[in-house]
Amino acid sequence: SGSTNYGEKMDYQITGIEAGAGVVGAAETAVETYDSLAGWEVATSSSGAMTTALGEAIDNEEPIIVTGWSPHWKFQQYDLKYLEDPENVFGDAENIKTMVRQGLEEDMPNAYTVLDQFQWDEESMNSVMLNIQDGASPEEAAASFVEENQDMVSSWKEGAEQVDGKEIELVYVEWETEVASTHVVGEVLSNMGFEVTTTPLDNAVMWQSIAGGEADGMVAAWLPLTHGDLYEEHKDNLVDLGNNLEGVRTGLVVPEYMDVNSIEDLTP
Ligand code: PBE
Repeated sequence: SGSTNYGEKMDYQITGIEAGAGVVGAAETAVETYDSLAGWEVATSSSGAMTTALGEAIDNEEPIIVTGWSPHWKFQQYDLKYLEDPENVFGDAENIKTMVRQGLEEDMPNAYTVLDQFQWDEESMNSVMLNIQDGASPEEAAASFVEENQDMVSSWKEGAEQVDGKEIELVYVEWETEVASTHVVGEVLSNMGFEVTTTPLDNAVMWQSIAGGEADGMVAAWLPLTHGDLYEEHKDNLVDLGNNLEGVRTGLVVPEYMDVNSIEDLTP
């Protein structure tokens, strides 16, 4: 790997996503932690801009390092690898958790029951994300998923009853994983008779809105590491409903064709 000065070719930039994303914070910590990343920068943009840049680099067989996470369709579409992280800056496997506002259980017990029981797996989430990637709207993809997975959906609804037009607001960030999960839960609640609003927000604002009681729930908490700071800040003012998806991860991701396997293989 010493033969290729990737840093120079990439202007010493890691292609990041939204400034508020946990994985961007972790990438900034990596830059501070690893001597091999001295002088590098994490360029922030959006998840969409990151995947566009990744696709263009791969079309041209150019080097690129992105702040990545899985599940994500980029791993189905391209041959990619996570760079080893011997200092464990990006942590181990994580879980995605559901958080709701205080008082939701009393105010909307049927929605609370569904949010509490909502739990799926990587394969299911991938199927919704791929459908959206192939051109379906999030609403359409969620509706097909719910239609085709009635047994799973029934297990989420166990003990919950139909309601008559109660309003509920779910908040999320426009990451592919969260677009998928939020719209699936929204579809289930809407089929139960709720008037569901799904509101995309900045990550920090999403957490604040649940803790402050302005919004009702979210299924987008990556813990313990990625959103660890936000959880610490708000945990006394929200209700933690546990995991909805287990075994997710984040890290620095590169195309397979790059001759580098560890963050330590990069050069300042
Ligand atoms: N992500 C996807 C988010 C959490 C979900 C990894 C881009 C983040 O970094 O905060």
